[in-house]
Amino acid sequence: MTVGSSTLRAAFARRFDGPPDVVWRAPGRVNLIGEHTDYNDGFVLPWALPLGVSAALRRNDSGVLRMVSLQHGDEVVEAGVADLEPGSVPGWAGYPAGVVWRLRRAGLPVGDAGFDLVVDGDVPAGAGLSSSAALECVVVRAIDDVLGLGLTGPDAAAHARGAENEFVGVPSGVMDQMASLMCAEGCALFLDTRSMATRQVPLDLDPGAGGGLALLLVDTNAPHRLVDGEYADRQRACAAGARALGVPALRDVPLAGLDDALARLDDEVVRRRVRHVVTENARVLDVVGLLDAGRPEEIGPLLTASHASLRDDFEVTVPELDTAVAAALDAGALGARMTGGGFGGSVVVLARTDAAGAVTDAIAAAFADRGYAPPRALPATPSAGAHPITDD
Ligand code: GAF
Repeated sequence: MTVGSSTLRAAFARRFDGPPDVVWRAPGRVNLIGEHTDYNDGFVLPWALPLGVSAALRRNDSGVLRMVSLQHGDEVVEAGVADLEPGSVPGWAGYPAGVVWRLRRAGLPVGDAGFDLVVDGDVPAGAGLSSSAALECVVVRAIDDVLGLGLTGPDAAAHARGAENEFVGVPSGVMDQMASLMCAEGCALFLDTRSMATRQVPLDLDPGAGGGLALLLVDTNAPHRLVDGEYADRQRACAAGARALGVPALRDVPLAGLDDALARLDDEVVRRRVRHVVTENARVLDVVGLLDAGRPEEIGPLLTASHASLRDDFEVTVPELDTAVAAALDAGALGARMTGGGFGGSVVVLARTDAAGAVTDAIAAAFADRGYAPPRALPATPSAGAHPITDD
């Protein structure tokens, strides 16, 4: 688990001789449903994990960023604030540096302040759980706090996303940053990525009689494959589909008009990408409706349908993800799907509480049979979005 605030403060004092001005924490996320919809102006439904990134930050007024990650040893990465430009800071430090670059470029009064920063995290990298968004978001909030910028959640998310897309050069939508910043304990965040309207949807999984439900999170430990190029390729295909259909974004294709829309598309691959996004948006709305109606046990088939669509139409799954989902369903899960960008990463499973152990055992057994690296169950309690921490 992540070190507490006092340990992080002590680490900061050791490296930078004195206390930080602030300590913040921002979580990683798991997406219940709404995958590859956020760059199509669509709907998403993530919740925040108990795993996250903590940051101790102090303004140093030297015009220099001095950055330490407790996951990367004792090295202090330094970068001049005025010299920052996309690609200029490699590795993990590119994310915090990118945030400073983005805030300055947006004309916010960051000036050449400079910051000392120590970060520590426990979101596994490469598990599709937004470790990078947690890092960007914790730094945005810490700087916002120190400088009194008063950023709204959507503004903070836009800067965090901008750091990732424009400075580090990794394409993404805005779901992960909004989840890390805006989620509330016990809830999933229903986000309309066009209007940026949000609503907290309680994940009330204990219906009482008949036993409770559990949402399980399992990291497949599958290595990410070709993820950058493939993600950008999906974005391009979706943009091409919207252009061919004469709509601003695939969000504007209604489910009722899907067959007509598909008939107007010549490209078979684009047709399948469009079908995924349009049906996925509808599934998000259906899941939200069922959760609102207090019928969480009925969302299972929608989760499983989402996985099938991501596997067959969007083609972002890998054998480990498909194996985990199939094994979970065979063991009695009510629904299961990959979560996040795909090409590796994690699955989310809805199961009756009394079947949860059998489900995780079945996934582990299926992986052992196929010679895959062992999967890892992760804690997934719906947790709070970014917040300051004052002590342990
Ligand atoms: C990644 C991206 F960062 C998100 O914006 C989103 O597109 C997701 O893949 C797929 O839903 O996590």
